[in-house]
Amino acid sequence: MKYRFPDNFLWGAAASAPQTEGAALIDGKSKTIWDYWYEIEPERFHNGVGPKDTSNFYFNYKEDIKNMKNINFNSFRTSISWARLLPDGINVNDKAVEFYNNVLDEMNKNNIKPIMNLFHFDMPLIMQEKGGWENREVVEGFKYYAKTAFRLFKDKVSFWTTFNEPIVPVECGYLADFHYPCVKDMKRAVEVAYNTMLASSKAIKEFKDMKCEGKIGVILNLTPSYPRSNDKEDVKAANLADLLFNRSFLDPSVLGEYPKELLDFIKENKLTPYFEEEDLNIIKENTVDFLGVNYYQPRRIKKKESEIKDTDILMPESFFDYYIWADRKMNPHRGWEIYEKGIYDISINIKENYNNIPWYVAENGMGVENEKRFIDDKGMVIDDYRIDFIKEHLKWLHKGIEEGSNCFGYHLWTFMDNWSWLNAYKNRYGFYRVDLENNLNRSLKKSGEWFKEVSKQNGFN
Ligand code: BGP
Repeated sequence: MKYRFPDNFLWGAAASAPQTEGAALIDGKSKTIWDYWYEIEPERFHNGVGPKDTSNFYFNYKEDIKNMKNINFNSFRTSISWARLLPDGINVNDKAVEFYNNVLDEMNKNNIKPIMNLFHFDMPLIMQEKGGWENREVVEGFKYYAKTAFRLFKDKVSFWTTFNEPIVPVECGYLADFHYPCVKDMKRAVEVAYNTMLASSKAIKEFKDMKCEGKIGVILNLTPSYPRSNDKEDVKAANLADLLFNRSFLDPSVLGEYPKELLDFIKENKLTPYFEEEDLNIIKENTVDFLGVNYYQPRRIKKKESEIKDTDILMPESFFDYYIWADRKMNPHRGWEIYEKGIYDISINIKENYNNIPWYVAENGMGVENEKRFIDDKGMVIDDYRIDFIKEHLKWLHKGIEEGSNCFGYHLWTFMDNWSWLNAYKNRYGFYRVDLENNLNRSLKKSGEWFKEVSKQNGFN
């Protein structure tokens, strides 16, 4: 076989509690910032579809896991909902325990390895009311939640992750107005980022102190930053974007330390967050066992050319500009560049600069609008574009592995079409279609059929 992957390679997909479970306001679950935001500003969500129902995994998990098995998944990642497990932040919700136990048992019974994540953008409202990640009390709350989850489910889960894309709530919630609380303030964003990092390390410390078997990691969306040219200023600008968006979590998570250049930048711009000496020891001593990498798109960076006005709020983009690469290929639905080689560059970066730590592709995928138009007469979405997308990424990943990068799996975003935050059900990503007009019926797409073989053969030609 031309592209054969290492033995025991993980094949599967990723999802998250808030995007799939539904049942958002029943069985004891308290509100997250998403439930609340939808209540006060429903018009911001595509077609006015909110987080209440999503794809109903809460009720449909048995059929869904059967569908996973049907296309030969050997692994699946989702998250636990903090607001479901600990509705008031302290007391365990028995209904949640029952649900997650059922899901985990069902997966294990079907030989689908669960990878359980603890936080996927879904801050419980009661924690946000305390100030969210700006408040160190919430960091302690998260530590308690992590400990509770490990205690309850550690016998059923051997791969844990603390956060999915921790930079996203920073960017979207404190810089760009895409997530609640819609703040635009770089100083506060840095505080949020720092406390999130600390929360991740503290959760890892709990995991180790409890002597849990299994491994713990973090999932980061690494967006390689490519400079427009070799010009010193372009390179410097791309390096800064890399420090802010990638290395701000990558270095402390894997190496236990923030890059000096990042600390200098933060200091120079008077953005230093509140910290205690002991924090740095906790970060140093509690690095991850493995890394999940979400890869969708690169960043194309050039030196700052547009003018900054005195009235402009300080933003990462105050220090560099984006540019359009002449050869770029786009996914027009999501507005993201498709650059398959990025996954190879990431694999080599991890190998060379991050101790060749074990890692896996935790998300990669293509969101496409109006897939209904590709349904054939047997009712199947013929998504050849998705097959090509996955294949081209896998080829580059394979090359990285052949050159020694320690990658142990590939997960698509996502298993079945699901609710995508403000975009709701606009762009579809799944191996299975979810029919919103017909009872949320699931039907296999062509890409799912293709993946079934890839997983079975552990590769493709
Ligand atoms: C990642 C998130 C997912 C998912 C995916 C697709 O950033 O971890 O939650 O939603 O992106 O992006 P979107 O839903 O914005 O199209």
